[in-house]
Amino acid sequence: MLIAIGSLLLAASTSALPSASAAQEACPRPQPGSTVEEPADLRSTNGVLEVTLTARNSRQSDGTTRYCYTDAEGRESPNLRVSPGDEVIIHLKNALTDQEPADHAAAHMHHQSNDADTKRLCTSTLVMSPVSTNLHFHGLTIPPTCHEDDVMKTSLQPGDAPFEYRFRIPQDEPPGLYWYHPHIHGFSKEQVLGGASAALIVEGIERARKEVAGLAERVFIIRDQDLMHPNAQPAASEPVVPKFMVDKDGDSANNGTGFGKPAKDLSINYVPVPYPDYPPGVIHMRPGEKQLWRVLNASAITYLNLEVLFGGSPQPLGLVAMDGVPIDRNGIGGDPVNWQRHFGVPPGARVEFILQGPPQGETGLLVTRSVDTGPGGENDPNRTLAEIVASPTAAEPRSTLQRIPQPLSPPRETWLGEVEPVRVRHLYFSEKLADPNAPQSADEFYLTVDGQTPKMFDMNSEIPNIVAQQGTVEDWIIENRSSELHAFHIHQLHFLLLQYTGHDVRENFLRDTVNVPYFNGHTLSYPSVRLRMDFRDPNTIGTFPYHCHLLEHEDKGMMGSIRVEPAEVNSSPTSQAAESGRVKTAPQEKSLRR
Ligand SMILES: [Cu+2]
Repeated sequence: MLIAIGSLLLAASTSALPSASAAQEACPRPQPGSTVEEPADLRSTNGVLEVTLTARNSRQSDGTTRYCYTDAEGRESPNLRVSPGDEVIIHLKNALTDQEPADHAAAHMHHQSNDADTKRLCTSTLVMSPVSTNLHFHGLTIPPTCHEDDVMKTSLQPGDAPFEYRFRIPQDEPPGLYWYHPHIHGFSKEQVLGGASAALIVEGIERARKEVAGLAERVFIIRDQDLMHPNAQPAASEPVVPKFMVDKDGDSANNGTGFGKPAKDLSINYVPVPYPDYPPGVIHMRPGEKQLWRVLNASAITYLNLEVLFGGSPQPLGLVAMDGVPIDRNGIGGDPVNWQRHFGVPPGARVEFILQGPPQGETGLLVTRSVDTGPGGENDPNRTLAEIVASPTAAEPRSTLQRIPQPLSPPRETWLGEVEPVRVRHLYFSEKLADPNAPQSADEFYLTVDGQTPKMFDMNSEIPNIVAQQGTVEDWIIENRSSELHAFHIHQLHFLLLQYTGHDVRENFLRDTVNVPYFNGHTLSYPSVRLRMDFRDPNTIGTFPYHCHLLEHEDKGMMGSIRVEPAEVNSSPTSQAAESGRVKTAPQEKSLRR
């Protein structure tokens, strides 16, 4: 009897902690319903942030695999906090272990290179396999080169010496929320779905948006993961969903109702919120306190539509930055704080907003509303993420923004919306059965420049799909010819959304990821977005990808590459040589007359 009571007490006192066995393995995770703790902050000192990150994984008894980064002290997926001008040095170690040897058959073998110098890992010697890894710094305008933000040729294998990333945060990098994650073509989804992702914060948002000066700030990372209870029936409180379908990946397909089994579970700062009952994580705040919430959708395949409810009513949320860039940064007009009741957040995107906490005695809810991903998409239903509990004794958040910040000078460059584009390009998302006569054959995913042949992205190709010139601005019209939602993302730069499904949108902020709505089979034209792409920054020079940020689409081919050439390309003899070797075979570009 005593023993039984003892074990009950033990169970009660450790209920919020990972089980003892889990704590000893890589990537421990909190239990559902736990308090939402924030990642550790690693801050730069004297202009330098130097950190060792180890990519780890551990196979769970249910067959899923967790992934994470740990620093030298074992802190899991820490926030990297830097200021413009800082140098960042990351020693990345690959401690991934072989989870499914059979997958190695699918490894992408690259041709051999004789280079054995320190850039060995950035040439094309490389295997890209489930245990290869690298880092992408999503949103930062840093060069797409070896040891900085190259993902096309950088691949680190288990057992390799630590790989050094070393780059400078540009002086004019907008202050806000960025993030880092692996970007191994063909295997990004598994690692990100397992939890390999974390925040990178460029400090000083209060210098750009004085409305947040003095506020406490919170960092919330929403990730997705395989269902903890895949065989459970939906909760009895939900409306009955007429149909249940599974897609080719075994994920629950969109049923169009906003309810039913989701394709993936979600977590908030690694606190899982599993289907079917969605026990919320717990966020503590002081009653009525105003805070800056920085929310990242680090999901591999799940779209979010975030809302905060008090007593069932949606609360005003004051957007101050989108995808790391403060809104109305050039002061061209529009609201300096964009008050909304909900935010659509595609995988990869970030929203930073002012939220006033619930009054004393009331509890709020952070939820995601369902997202209609189209008849070909996954099911992203309505669900709770966290309960917001107001209490006068709530601990103050770790970070508070400066009360009297030195205002940031506005960017020197003209607002993107006022720059004439040098050309218009047309691209489109599409999907096709690998064998058109076999409905059960795999789907192939394409992101194609109009006029080129749709092809799954080939890492080994040295020929970029698009060649652009640094110093210029272009308009890209991106269509969706498939029956599911896609999320367009490009590395190294931000763009301005000009049109959404044919309607002008006058956004006073930039993005690096945007939804492109699905084709329902009935409209006369395909849905599209029109984006103004900014190649003015010299850091965009180089070759880098653009792709769908649903990582299972990216892994299966929905990606293309762009080479941004230096502005003076036509006068330099070396680039003329490159031109004769490459540019002639580059795709045709559409001119403005289209
Ligand atoms: Cu997609």
